[in-house]
Amino acid sequence: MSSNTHHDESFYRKYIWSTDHKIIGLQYGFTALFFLLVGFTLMMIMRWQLAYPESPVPLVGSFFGEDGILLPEIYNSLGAMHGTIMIFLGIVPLAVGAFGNYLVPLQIGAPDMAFPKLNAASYWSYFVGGIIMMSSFFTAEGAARSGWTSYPPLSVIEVGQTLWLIGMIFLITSSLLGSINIITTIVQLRAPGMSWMRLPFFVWSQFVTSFLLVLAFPPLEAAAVLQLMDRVAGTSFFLPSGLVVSGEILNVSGGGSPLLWQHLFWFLAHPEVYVLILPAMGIVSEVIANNTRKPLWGYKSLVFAVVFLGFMSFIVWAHHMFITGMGTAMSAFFQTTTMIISIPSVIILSALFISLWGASIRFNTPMLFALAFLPMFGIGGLTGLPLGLAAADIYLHDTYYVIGHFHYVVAPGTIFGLFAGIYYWYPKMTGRKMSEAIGKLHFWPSFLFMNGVFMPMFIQGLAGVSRRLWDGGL
Ligand SMILES: [Cu+2]
Repeated sequence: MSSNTHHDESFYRKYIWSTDHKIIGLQYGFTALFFLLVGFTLMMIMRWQLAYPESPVPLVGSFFGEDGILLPEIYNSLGAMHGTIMIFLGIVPLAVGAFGNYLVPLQIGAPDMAFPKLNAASYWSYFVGGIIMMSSFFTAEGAARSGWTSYPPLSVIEVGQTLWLIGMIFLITSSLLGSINIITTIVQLRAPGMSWMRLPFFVWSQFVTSFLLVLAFPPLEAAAVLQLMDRVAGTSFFLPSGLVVSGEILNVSGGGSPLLWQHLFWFLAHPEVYVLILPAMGIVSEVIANNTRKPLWGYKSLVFAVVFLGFMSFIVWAHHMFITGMGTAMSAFFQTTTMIISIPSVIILSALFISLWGASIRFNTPMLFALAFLPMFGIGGLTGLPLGLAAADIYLHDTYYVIGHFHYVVAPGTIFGLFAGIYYWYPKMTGRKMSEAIGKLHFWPSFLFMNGVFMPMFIQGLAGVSRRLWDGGL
């Protein structure tokens, strides 16, 4: 055996089948950035279609048929997969898989994660889930086209959803393994003297995020298996009796409840919003503390707010379902809890703003992204309040107003927070600095155009433009 082969083996063991938390963090990071690019590309195609309906899509048009014109069903696929990829394959793996894995052990003084092999299993489960999701584009049926929410009965009847469900099962498994690992690491492996109230706020954000994942994902994993059974095994967990499609009665056993899926889906998907935003808040708090050159203002209130927010995020989910006819008692409950959950968010945002007071601030690239995060998340949060009120939501539901609202939270909100983290920790990871000039060239146009894209959506939505329409409803 040559020494060359031996060298190759050690490379694979070190960088591919690694159990080292830093390497796995980087694996998560690079894979997630790749998927962010994929999700972004899908969005560009959709935006082209909305701007120039029924004209050929440039560059990638040949992928959609002879004349390069996007068909409505392909538009539906792009929409469903844009959401799925951005959330489950892009932001969560970057926020939790990459930053959590790389930084939590370092910040609490642990030698590695508590379960290194589980950590590798988590990454590879994510990787396989990603491959399955991507491969669905190349099947005869095409990729999922029932929205990232996968509502039945459409999602059971429509083609392309089977691989989506199988992919989701892998992605959920990955998140469960990863979050158990982060929780155990923080509970068990803190260095002596690293008491709970000395944990960096970033670690608290990862801790609460992991609890959200580990408690909210199992119901959706079960629901995904049930929906898969509805598709492939003839069950009717989510299909009612007497369903008529295109004038014909659907031949299913029936007796199931489409609304049950919505409850199980949003029981995950509302906490999921905080899975996206809390790690970003944690990162932003680090960047702000460092670049204001003083400790965060109100550490205790930050910690209590994030824990309270974690609890509350489990009892607001049905604010996504006000127009399902669930009744005024339920609506009143969920709109009340939704108003209450805005309080800890405001506390966190206020503490971070007040931390800037009287500081001698360095306006470097990570700090610019972190500073932009604050008002962008603020706009995203505040525009959510009318949606959380049952009466206002009747008008705004499923309009572009909703799209504007949650993109402010996740795009110039969370993704700016993640960019801040990449710029901030890159020198610590590599020993090199990134270019400040290019960094600012990255920041300022991003800041400008993010608002240029999403601000008009509030106006469009208030004017009644409905989401998920191939030609914008013209
Ligand atoms: Cu919600």
